Amino acid sequence: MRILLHRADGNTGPWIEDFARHLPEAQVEVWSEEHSQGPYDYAVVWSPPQAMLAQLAQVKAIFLTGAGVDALMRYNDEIPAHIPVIRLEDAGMAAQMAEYVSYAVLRYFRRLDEYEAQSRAGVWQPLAQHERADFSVGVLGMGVLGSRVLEALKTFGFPLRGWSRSPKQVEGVECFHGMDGLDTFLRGSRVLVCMLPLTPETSNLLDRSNMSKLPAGAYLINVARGAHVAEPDLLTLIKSGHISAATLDVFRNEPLPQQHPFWQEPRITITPHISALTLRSESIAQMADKIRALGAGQNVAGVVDRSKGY
Ligand code: NDP
Ligand code: OXD
Repeated sequence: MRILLHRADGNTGPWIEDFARHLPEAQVEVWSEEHSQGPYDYAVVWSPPQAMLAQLAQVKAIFLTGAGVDALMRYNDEIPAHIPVIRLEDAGMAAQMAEYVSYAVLRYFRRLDEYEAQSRAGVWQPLAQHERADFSVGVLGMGVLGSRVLEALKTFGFPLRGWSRSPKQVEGVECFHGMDGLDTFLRGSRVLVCMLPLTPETSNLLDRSNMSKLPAGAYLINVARGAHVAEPDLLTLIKSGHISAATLDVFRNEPLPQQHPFWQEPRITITPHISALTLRSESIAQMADKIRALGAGQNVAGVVDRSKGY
């Protein structure tokens, strides 16, 4: 079995070693425009270069080393429809998301962002507490990661709501779905957490119009993709005070350019796309199980619905 591997960071050695542990029968080759000679059985990629498409068009399945699939979906029309694209499902990311989002929500609930600023300014000033019952948290996207985040948030007793494409019933979570349910969902979400895939339908979903529907003094946490948010609109709403603060892990252009105005806005907390890192060994173990299942003619979970884009 031949597997073609592409890593944008060029750090392929540990991936080859972990594949040798989890799938010793596989011969893993690093993609190179000059030397790769197909056909390969499987490809393992995240954001492959265009020049790799000819090889990708011949494999039995493409495995992605992330949960989001937007980086590959830009080539959707060029990859034959019969080739399954298989994304990571959790593989250690759900627990990381639960930690990151819980921390960000609690930081705002306990006003620790404001205490951090006071501390730097040498100010000793207790602030009024937020009311827990007023501190509703709405999660956009109730998939593998969003549902784990909602479970984690249950511990703290905030009113919880979730929004998805299809209707859902989750104990302890007020569920909304579809564009018809979006307005009501947004109007009741004091903290908005974006955990959606990036698709033509969700791109720019958080524009001025939709973010203005959030209650005054809302907070935004975006751990999905930068292109979900209209960045100038977010800045405007933060400067007006309609949005109190935002924690952003993802951006339209990554790394976030040094001249980007977000760096100068103290009410925006920036992290460098680390809310849920791909854990190599867990991810390769998941891929190895699925490759064995495919080899045995079984169906596997995590196959991207390419008509929906996630
Ligand atoms: P899933 O595919 O499991 O879940 C996606 C959820 O979004 C589903 O509930 C789906 O609804 C909902 N959804 C999709 N499109 C729409 C729409 N048009 N309207 C309403 N709801 C919609 O994805 P994951 O939970 O595994 O991952 C979510 C995203 O998190 C990834 O796509 C990626 O962008 C991001 N991510 C970010 C990371 C980081 O480090 N910052 C790391 C990992 C992922 P339904 O259930 O009805 O299908
Ligand atoms: C992912 C990511 O989608 O790392 O897995 O953003």
